[in-house]
Amino acid sequence: MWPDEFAARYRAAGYWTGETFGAWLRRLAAENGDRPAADGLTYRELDERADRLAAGLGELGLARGDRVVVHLPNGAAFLEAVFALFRLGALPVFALPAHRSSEIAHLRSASGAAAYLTSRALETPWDGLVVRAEEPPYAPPRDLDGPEPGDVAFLQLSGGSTGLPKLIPRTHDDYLYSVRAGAGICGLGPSTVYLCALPVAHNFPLSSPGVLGVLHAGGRVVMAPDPSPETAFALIERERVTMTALVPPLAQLWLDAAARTRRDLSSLRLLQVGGARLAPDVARRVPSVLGCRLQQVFGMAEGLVNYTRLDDPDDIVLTTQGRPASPDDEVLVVDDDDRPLPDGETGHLLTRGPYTIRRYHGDADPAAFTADGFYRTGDLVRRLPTGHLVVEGRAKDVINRGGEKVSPEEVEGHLLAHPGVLDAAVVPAPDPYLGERAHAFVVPRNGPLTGAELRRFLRERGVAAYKIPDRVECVAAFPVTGVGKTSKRELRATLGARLRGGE
Ligand code: OOB
Repeated sequence: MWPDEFAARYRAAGYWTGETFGAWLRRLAAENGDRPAADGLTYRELDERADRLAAGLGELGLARGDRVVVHLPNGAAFLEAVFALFRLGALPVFALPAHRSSEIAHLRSASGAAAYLTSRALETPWDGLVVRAEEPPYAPPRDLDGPEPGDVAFLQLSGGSTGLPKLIPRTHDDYLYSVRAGAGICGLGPSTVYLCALPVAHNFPLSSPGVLGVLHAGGRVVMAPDPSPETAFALIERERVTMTALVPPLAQLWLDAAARTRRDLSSLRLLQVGGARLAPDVARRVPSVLGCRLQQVFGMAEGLVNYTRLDDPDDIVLTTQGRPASPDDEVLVVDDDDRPLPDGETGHLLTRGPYTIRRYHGDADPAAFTADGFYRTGDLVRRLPTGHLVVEGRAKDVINRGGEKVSPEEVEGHLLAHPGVLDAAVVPAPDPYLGERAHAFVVPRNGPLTGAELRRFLRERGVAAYKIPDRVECVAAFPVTGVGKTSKRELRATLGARLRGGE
């Protein structure tokens, strides 16, 4: 994926160490043996189970290079499954627990997956090999060929770019580097106890530095079945959790609940918040209400992750989204014609580096990359002289619903499948809690349609709940641009004006 000269440079700098995830877990098991790794499993047990599951999946016919959709809730079974696939050299394709049949079908067709690894509670229809976490097909371990460190380790769903969700190929070498870099920045060690409150398949809790970073440091992972304050606070108290990661709306929810809780949260040292814009007012409450340090994280499944540092001054932590994890992350802030802008001016963020992809799976959407290999993040940022970035907005057509990314184009496609819908336009509406929510404008074909009916239609099509528009509004026609295209800008402005008018 990277040109030879870049690969050579990243190896020489020690970023790419030539280790696969399979070998990495083997080494961690040797170093940490009977220490707890995740959810009651020791490092050695996790390693052994990954071996037995890899052998069993091999007997079912899965082999190096096969893609397997992994759709599991937070738990040790997720780690077992993923490491078993890594050992086989088969590629997990990460689904989120919220995904339903429509998303699973998309992941399958986009990846050409050969199997579906899921649990009874999340399972959606699949014509072919289904493996359920409740009945792991363990078999006696055997020697496996396994992948090379430069091979693609898994496919992650893109949340961040225009159009239908694309698949992101991450290699063993590049992903392990991002994990190590993040672990260093966050000062993780054997005494770290990490609560995985967000869905573990997401890049933030998985690798920034997340579950993998904590394992790298010999720490312990506690998997939360859900991120509610009730569940999480009980786990923090019982397990003496030192660190966790949240999206901004959850941080707000936790702060409100923490002011009233009788749970002892005093073990918490670090709260990471990322995935969407964190309001400075909410940021300011973190140290005083939770008694821990705040870290802002601005990352993307495509690669680049920015962190505020533990020793950054308070105003930097409260008002910026951090700076790149690697000294070799190249960051450009450019105008509409790709001309670099001086620090302090807002422009498009372009990036390339030792853990940022150069292309999507199957070369989808090549326009998301410049000729010299920079990824066009679609984010509008301003850079401070210190190198810290402030996210000012977005140029891509994505709705960031409190960290959950919704592609308007995808939702419009589902709405247009309804026989009564002539046209549909989905736009972000400002929301004090989620930051943004989805608002669908619909032009009915003949006769009125209700929002409830359309929302039910989307649910029945198996669309994840977070993608179902919060509001559906029927209109006679859409405003158009000079060239006759639907003007989403004008539709957004209508919503903004209404909000300001207090409607
Ligand atoms: C994380 O990854 P994705 O792939 O779900 O979404 C990436 C997009 C970014 O391009 C940006 O638009 C937005 O999410 N974003 C933020 C942000 N963090 C992500 N916008 C404003 N402030 C932030 N702190 O969301 C992700 C991946 C790894 C670590 C953290 C977040």
